[in-house]
Amino acid sequence: MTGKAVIALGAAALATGLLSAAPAMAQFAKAEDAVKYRQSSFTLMSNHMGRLAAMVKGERPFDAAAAQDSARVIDAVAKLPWEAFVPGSEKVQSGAKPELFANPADVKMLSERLNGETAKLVAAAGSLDSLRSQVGATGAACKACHDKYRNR
Ligand code: ASC
Repeated sequence: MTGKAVIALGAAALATGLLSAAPAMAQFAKAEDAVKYRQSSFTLMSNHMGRLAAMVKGERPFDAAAAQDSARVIDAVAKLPWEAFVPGSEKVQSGAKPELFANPADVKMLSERLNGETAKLVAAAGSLDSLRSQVGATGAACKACHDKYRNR
C-alpha cells in the first residue's frame, strides 16, 4: 500500500469511528459534561420539589402562582436528564449505580412515569389539596427510580 493509501484508509477509519460515536455524545463534548448536565437538572427539580413540599407541609404559606411556577420548572426540567446518561459516563463518579446503564428500557419507563406525573403537577398546583396529592405522586415517581438506580 502507498503512503497516501494508508493515510486515506486511516482517515476513513477515523471518520467512521467518530460518526458511530456521534449520536450518543452529540450534545456533550465530554462524559463529565453529560454528568454535570444531568446533575444540574436533578438539582433544579429537587429545589423546586422542596418549595412545593414546604407549602404542602405548612412550612410556607400556599401561593398558587409560585406553586405553578415551580411545577412548570419541574415539568420542563424532568424531560432533560435522560439523554445525558450517555455511554461512557458510567465511568465518571456520580450517584448513578452501574445497574442504571445496564437497564435503559426500565429507566426510560421510569422517566416516562415521572414525566406523566410532572405534567399533572402543573394542573394540580392551583389548590393546596390537589397539590398535596400530586406532590406525593410525583415524589413517589422520583423515589421509584432512586430506589433502584441511585447510590445512597
Ligand atoms: C425530592 C427530592 C428527591 C425526591 C425524593 C422523593 O424533593 O429532592 O430526591 O423528592 O425524595 O422520594
